Amino acid sequence: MNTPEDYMRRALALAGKGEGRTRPNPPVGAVIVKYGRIVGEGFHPAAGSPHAEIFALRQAGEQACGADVYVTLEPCSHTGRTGPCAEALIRSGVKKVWIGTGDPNPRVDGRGVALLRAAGIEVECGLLGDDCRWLIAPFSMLMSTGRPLVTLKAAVTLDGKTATCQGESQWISGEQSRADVHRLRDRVDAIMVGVGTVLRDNPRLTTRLSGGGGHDPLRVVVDSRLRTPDEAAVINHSSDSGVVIATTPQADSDRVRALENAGARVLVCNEIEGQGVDLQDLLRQLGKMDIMHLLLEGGAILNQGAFNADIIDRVRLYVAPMLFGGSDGKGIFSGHGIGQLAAARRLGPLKVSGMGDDLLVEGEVLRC
Ligand code: AOF
Ligand code: ZN
Repeated sequence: MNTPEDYMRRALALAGKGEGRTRPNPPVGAVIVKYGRIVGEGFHPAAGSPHAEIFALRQAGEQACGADVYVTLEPCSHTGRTGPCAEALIRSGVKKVWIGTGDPNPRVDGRGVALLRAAGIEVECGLLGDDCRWLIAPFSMLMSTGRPLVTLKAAVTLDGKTATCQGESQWISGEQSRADVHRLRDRVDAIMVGVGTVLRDNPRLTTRLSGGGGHDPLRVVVDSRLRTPDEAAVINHSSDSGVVIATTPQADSDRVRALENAGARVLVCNEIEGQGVDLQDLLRQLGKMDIMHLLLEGGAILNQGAFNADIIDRVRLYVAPMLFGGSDGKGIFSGHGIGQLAAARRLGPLKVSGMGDDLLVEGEVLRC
């Protein structure tokens, strides 16, 4: 390990340990290097806890003096729940700070870099910038728009189907992909499905990691008529996270009470005539609950609603080496799609990797 990229990669890996646990703060990692050796490391574990740099500085102690620091996010310059990291770095006498990406928080936004430079510390920005921006994109989204970043996840055949014409879908993706979905759930703040999925599959929507541990995201069911049964697994399965049922002002008040008694939180959202819950309003309400990253796990009707509302920010597909043939199988979306190619939603460069026998394809929806 000895290039700046290697150290920043290590800082990214450390930051990843906080993913899904830091809301409304970003996950951040920091590494302190002296004479080619890592002398301090840290990550931000949760809002209210010290920032990544502080853990790394504590570990480095006096060795921080004259050292290089690699931090995935611009060190903060403000006093929030904790004190300014830029000042802590200056006090410790570090020589140079490598920064992955700037902090979009308007209370920081370049001031951290300016403080370091004013103190005579060399600063280099943008090392593995794309990866660092990708990591904090949910935080940036919440900061700039007040709503969470939405990742649509689905398992599809090579001919793009999510279920056969008879509705069979278990299992399209392989074991490794299914295990990866649990690692993904562990790293997001909330997971959302439509009531159709609850009625059909009765999912728990919890995180089950092969080695145990992990955390459950907040579980959200979109259910404009409150058809979720009181005994649904999503409500009754013990979990360290809550359940939100998003509905409309039309919902039956007896059902609201019954679901609340069963342990769910019922969130009344605006209604879009003929379409049920206004998803943009729901996202605003989830944003107020500090949800930064929302994983959309279907089904096709909710996915299409999200497509129509233009709230899908990322797509993560597990593509299985399987063909269903025909045109009557189920797809990711339902109903009518776009008519003209010019109206297609475009994604940035796809990240493609192997996942057992499947392909994992991930991309970011472009917005102008
Ligand atoms: C850093 N290092 O590890 C993190 C930063 O309320 P506070 O004091 O925790 O401040 C939260 C803000 O600090 C957050 O909105 C973001 O701008 C920044 N997060 N900064 O230097 C860290 N997590
Ligand atoms: Zn800080």
